Amino acid sequence: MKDIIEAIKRSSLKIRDIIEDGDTAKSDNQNSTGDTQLKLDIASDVVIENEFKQLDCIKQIVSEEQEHIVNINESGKYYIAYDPLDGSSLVDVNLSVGSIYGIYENDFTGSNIVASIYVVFGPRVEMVIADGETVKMYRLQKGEFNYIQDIKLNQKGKLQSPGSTQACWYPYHKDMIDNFFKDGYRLRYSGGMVPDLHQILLKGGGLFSYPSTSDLPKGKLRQLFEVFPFAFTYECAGGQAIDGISRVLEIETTHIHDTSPCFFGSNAECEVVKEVYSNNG
Ligand code: AHM
Ligand code: MG
Repeated sequence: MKDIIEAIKRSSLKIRDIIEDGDTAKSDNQNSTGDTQLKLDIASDVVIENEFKQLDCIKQIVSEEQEHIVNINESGKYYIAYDPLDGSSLVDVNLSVGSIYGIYENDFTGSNIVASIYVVFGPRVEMVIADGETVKMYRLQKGEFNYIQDIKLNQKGKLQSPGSTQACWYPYHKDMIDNFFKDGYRLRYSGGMVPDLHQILLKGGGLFSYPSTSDLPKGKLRQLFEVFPFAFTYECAGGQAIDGISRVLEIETTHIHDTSPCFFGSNAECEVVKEVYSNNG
């Protein structure tokens, strides 16, 4: 695992340079989900693949930006699914973006995730590692990632990040979101799940939602690259990650690019979601 973390640190330094200097234009390609890839997405993906290809401990990798799984070393132990530059269209307007890595054993299944790492590229570069027991944050300072703090969620927070197209929300979902606001929750939504989820983690709690909607019944966020890694982080931090009713990490993935509705939060908010969705889903 140490080798993987070091490879992610090296990749992050290069991706930071790509963000600062790279071309934010669209490429001519689409990824598996049908999104037009930016040149930044492709360049970041190449950096990570080249780093991971050098590690014997990795059996397979799969990127949000690629159609297929890539075999690395037949006798490797780890399977890594990653989103090289989540929220890349936000670079154009100079908002924060991030890389997300889910590290699995045996196969790419939610119940087999053993660690998750994300890197936020904002005014600062921060890396957060969840290893099943703790969630630790490191910050890039003078070329080194230095330990800053452990992250633990409170039982209840004050922020909410309600994602997706509001016109397509189901009425019970809209009522639930409105009720959180009536209870005093404050809106925090940048459109980048890495900084939005990072903010909730660091400010002690709240709720991030990307629900099932009438236009996207299975949500937008991808299980292997986005949902499972953050689910693992939130559970390690003492919170929850659910599809409305059940833990997202119990979902069976049928295709590497499957998506899922998802809610990440501290316990009090997730219990409200479960109650609403059990009565309406
Ligand atoms: P991307 O992987 O194409 O960058 O999309 C993922 C991003 C997430 O970071 C964010 O939470 C979500 O898309 C925002 O979507 P929306 O604008 O529909 O709320
Ligand atoms: Mg993404």
